[in-house]
Amino acid sequence: MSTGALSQIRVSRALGIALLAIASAAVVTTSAWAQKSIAVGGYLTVFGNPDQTPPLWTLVGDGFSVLGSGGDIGNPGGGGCRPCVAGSRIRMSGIFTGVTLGSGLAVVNGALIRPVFFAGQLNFHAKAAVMPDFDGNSWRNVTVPFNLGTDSILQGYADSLRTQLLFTIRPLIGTGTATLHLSQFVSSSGPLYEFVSVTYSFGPGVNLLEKSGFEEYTSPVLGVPGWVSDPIRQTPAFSDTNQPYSGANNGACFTSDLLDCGVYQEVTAPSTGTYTLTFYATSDRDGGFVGANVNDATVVYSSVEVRGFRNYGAPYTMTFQATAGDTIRVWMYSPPIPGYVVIDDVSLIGPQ
Ligand SMILES: [Ca+2]
Repeated sequence: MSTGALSQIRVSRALGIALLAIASAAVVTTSAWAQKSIAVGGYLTVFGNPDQTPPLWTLVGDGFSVLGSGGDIGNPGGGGCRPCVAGSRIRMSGIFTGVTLGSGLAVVNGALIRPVFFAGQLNFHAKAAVMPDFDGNSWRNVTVPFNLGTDSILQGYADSLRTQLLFTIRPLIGTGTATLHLSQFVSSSGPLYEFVSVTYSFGPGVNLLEKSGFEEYTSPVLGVPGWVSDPIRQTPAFSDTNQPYSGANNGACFTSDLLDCGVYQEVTAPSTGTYTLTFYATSDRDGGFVGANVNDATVVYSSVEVRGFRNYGAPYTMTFQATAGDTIRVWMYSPPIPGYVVIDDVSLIGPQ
């Protein structure tokens, strides 16, 4: 089993809530400290006056609220529209950086700690939004996708002076939608929008796999973080440029002899629940399979239909259960028969 870089994908909905100031029953294990973590649930709403110096904001999440103020750098997405009229482009990226991001509570190794004082840097990246036409209502929402930058980091301290470090989460990543809430009113110069708040909702749909479309490899290379040629097979798998489903690359097994072949990728289940696995795959002979193991036991698989060269057709989608901390191995197998099995755009989506 290959651990290493793949084992660094640890966390969870728990950290989704941790980020948002950690209420509810969020459990963060010691092994998550200083690990790459993925927020897959929860939300963060930012109210406040983005123009105030120093900035003052309120972060409100699932069942908790925290205050951040004074000396920290912070700017919610959607805060910089002046004058904010229909057709204006508005920056939707947000950033919160500092040593006093607020305080809340956390469950650390099973023990409730209250308060935890947060510090760090949260970078919400989103494309600019265009203000819609005035519709006569008193409020308006504008929603765009966001991703949390890989330079995002969250630290928790036991004391307000931030001397007793409890944990470091780095990088903290996630995707979702940013919804900008605006008030609309008619001024003497015409209709205007005004910032009220922005909500970052961490969504489903984070692909837990690395290099899922093989685009980051230079053929024929594979390797972690990402895909591994299964060493117990008779001929190696490789990254390939002959049969991409999308982009320029795909993953492949090929033999002109009687050699089997396999490729896999392992991740640590970030939370407990139902996972959805999707492969695009095709082959020129029977005997190929795609599937998943949990802790070395096969839990789901599908035979790859003989659809022929680059004729991927409908994806193979499977669901299975896993528990937080389980090792999930996503794999493709090619039989010891002359021919190929190719795959591309593989996704593993965690519990909603
Ligand atoms: Ca590809």
